[in-house]
Amino acid sequence: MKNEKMEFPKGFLWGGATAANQLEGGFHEGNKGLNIADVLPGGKERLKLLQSPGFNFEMDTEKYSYPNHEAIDFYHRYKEDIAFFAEMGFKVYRMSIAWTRIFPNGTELEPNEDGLAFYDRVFDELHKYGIEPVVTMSHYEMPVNLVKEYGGWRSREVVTYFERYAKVILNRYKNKVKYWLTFNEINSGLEMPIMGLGFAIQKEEDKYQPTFQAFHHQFVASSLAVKACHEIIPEAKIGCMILYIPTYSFDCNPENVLYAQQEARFFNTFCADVQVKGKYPSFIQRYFREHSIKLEMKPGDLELIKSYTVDFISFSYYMSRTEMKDKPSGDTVEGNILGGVKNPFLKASDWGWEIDPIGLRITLNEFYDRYQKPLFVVENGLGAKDKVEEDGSINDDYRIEYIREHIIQMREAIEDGVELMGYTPWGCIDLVSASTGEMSKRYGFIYVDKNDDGSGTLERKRKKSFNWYKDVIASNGSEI
Ligand code: BGP
Repeated sequence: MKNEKMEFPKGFLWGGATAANQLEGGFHEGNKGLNIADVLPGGKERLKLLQSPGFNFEMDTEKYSYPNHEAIDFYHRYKEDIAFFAEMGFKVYRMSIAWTRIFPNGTELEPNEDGLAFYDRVFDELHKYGIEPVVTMSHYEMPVNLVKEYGGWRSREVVTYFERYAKVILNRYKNKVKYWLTFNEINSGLEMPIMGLGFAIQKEEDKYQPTFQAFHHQFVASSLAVKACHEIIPEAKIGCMILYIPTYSFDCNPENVLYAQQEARFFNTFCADVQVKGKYPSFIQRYFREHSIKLEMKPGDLELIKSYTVDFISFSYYMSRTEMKDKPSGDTVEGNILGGVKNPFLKASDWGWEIDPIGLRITLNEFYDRYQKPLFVVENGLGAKDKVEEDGSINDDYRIEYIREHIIQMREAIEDGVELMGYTPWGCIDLVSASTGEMSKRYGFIYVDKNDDGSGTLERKRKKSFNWYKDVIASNGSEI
């Protein structure tokens, strides 16, 4: 349906989002080293392992399968995939560079030319169609070598290795990439430190001193990347990337309202405050005191963080969360990333993520009120099981409805005064799920014939949502 009022501001960046480890495959090709995603098994085991202590970052191919090794083979099929993105009319394509293609062990003095050349080819292919890449420097993977030798981001030395990596890619691609993001969903390390911070929680205390020390190192690394980006590519923009989950109080009991507010502040804004405002927020000092956290800093760290804040804020939005202080047992939401209690007004996805388009408008307003910086929705979407009909069609009306409702709320937020740069729905082509390692949790406009057991032809097919999204982009939001 046509709705003139839905037209988005001129230059709005429509596109789609992916991450290297979830789509490239070719995990051993081009001299690539092993990264964290390469040692994460698939299936039911993954989530369990991500949350349980003792994860040891080794591969056991007798026992498990490793879905990210082949993923959807973008490494060899990028031309075909980018042609699909172009057909949909993408203005931008969010992707990540695999650190281990550039520095296989993280510690080399010289980068790996094969890896650098691969991304040159990808960027050139995108530019052939006028698509601007939006590049995440680190999306849920770091060299396994850095995990084993240094304990991931707990070690200060990793900052130096990351800075080297960031400078190499900024220099190499300075004429090809003008939008950069530092760490994907940086705050997710509060919940799943394996993927974001590169270490497994072994005991309760690890959630405190080591976790926040690792965050400090990432904040320093992020500021160094911002500094390098501004020096090497003055016209480029570099942003942070936050996993944002607006949090509602279950009722108007002030105890619950306070609890919800404090949970939200901790999860959603702790990292963003540091990266956007350039300083540790006052509320975190109390948390540090109460958990005996004393950050080790080098002289100059706080000045660096203060001086090199991000140009814009990008974030992922999938769900809201409803909280109460004393949760009745049996009434928690299993699927939602952060749990909480069931919200009686919302439906959930097949994986239990509560679907809440209005929550996106709330998020955009909360973010903009707090920071007054341009925002970019770089992930959003519905993970669902798709069915291929006998005639080969895939009628994903549920996905169209989900994305349509979220676009409507983004448009409302723009009307509210929010400065919104663009929208890149997650997994614009089906890929390996980060939390479950499954292929059957699909987000794409493009179907990939691959199953959870690794079988399938890898053939790509347009889903019904493909043409729908194409019309949305072509009409700049008014044909929705
Ligand atoms: C975000 C990640 C992505 C992605 C997405 C969907 O947290 O940045 O990497 O995968 O969520 O999550 P999942 O794949 O677990 O459904």
